[in-house]
Amino acid sequence: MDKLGEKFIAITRKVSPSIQRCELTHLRREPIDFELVVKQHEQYETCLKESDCKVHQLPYEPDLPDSVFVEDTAIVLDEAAVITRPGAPSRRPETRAVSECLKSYRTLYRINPPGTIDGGDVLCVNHKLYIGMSGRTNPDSVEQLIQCVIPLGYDMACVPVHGCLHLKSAVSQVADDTLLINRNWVDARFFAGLNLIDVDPSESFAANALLIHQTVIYPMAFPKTRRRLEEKGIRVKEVDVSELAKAEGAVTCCSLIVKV
Ligand code: CIR
Repeated sequence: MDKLGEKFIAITRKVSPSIQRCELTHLRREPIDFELVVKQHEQYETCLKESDCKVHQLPYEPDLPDSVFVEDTAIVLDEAAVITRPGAPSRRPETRAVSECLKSYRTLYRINPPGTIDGGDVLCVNHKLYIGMSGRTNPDSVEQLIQCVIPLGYDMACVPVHGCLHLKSAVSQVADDTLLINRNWVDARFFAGLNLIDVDPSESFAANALLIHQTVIYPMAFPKTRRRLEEKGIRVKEVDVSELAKAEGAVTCCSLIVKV
């Protein structure tokens, strides 16, 4: 994926004190320990720094409970970025600060109504965008995205997802040409030509991993799947994101990675 000498900026946003009021789709609400979630988020940012990313942290948004999950607000490509229109109306104001920040790094496109799409539904591998048709992403946004990215030389495929929040809850990239997948939530045939590593059957939520500089930042909660990754020669850096997981978040969702 990244070549020697490439540099990355990770855009993050401090945890909102209102995170307890986050959107939930597949999980039951559990109390989130605010001190602990802040600490875990800081450790996640440290992990990014140790992976040679410069962290650009946005201030917290008191009234936007899910704003720590910046991934959903934009699709960052090498040539441009697309500001999304998140599927959950409560999350739409999150895009403002992110687009202010991203405009210094990329030409911006925007998804307009009635399109809705969350960045968590967009997996980009080898200049192909796989778009998860989840409850958050609709066909109108796909049409709009085609207008932006096909001229930039990208290919696109729509991928149905079932039983999870986003495409990247079901499948994410863990090495060049290699994906980590939960086949209960997404059909593996959409990824023909790529190598696939299955999550351990006892770890349904284990398919979300963040690949940076040939290292995977990965939740501590999935030791069996971690072993599968390491057996394939993948370097894993563990992080505890248990409190963020209660808000239905994982590791890709807390940053936007910008190649500079
Ligand atoms: C939501 O439901 O939108 C948030 N509570 C969680 C978003 C997680 N985002 C992601 O995985 N890309």
